[in-house]
Amino acid sequence: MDPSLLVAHHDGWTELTLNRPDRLNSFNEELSRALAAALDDAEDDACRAVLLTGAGRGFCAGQDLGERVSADGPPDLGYTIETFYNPLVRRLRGLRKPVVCAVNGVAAGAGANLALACDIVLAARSAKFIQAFAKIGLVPDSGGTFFLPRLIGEARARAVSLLAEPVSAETAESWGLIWRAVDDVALLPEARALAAHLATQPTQGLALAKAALNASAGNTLDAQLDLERDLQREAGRTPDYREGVTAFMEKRPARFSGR
Ligand code: T3D
Repeated sequence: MDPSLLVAHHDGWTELTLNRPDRLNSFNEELSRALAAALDDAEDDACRAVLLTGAGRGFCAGQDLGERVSADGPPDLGYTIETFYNPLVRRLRGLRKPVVCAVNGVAAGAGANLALACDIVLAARSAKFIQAFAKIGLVPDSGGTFFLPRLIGEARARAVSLLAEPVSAETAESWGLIWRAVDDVALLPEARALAAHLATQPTQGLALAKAALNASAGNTLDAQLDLERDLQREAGRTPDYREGVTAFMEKRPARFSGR
């Protein structure tokens, strides 16, 4: 049987492909565990960027609802959120390197919100984002109620959450939900080029920038200014900072080591 997650190691970056195309890459336990393990592996210093995408015509349709059909009474969804989805969101946000997401087709439910947890989201023009939860009586999870109001504002966040209407990739771009909508055929080449580029950049500095942005939503300006000072102090001690400044002064391209 094909693995539910394909892992390909490239020069300094890792491509992760959700691979249950006949179920639109919806998450069963096996896929959740495989993605968690792959993100743990991506902590390795040899990996300086991650690309997440999906196989087939969909990106991810969220939870595999086939796993929820049971005669044994209601499942404890709080348990599955705590065990599977919340740790995935925390891993994506906490990973000390950039995560690019290439949304190749429909992203629904937790699939949509895991995409939003990534750092830079590209989507194929034919892709759409659906907060599908309302259609089955659930609450947007996997960070949806955190990311949506911050990315697109309260009015749109409430409407997409309560109506579960599809949002096209172009609308998602124009709302600021994602970085860019690109032609379908260009999606993977662009996303791969972006991941490969990021893998040559000052990884520690990018990780610290990511940490600052992660903290920003819950901080006052004063607290954020203090945090920026502390993180900048750390960044200023890295070999890549020294290399960046030296390369600038010598009018040559920087050769960052990721340290
Ligand atoms: O349970 C917990 O642990 C709580 C956590 C919840 C997190 C969540 O993500 S809840 C939300 C779950 N997801 C959904 O409700 C989305 C369900 N899917 C859809 O609404 C539609 O499939 C889409 C809008 C995403 C795509 O529609 P369309 O018309 O392009 O494709 P389709 O024909 O509906 O789906 C293609 C196949 O994939 C189909 O199987 P078949 O008929 O060819 O054998 C369909 O059943 C299957 N599929 C799609 N989504 C899921 C799925 N199978 C299982 N689970 C799915 N989520």
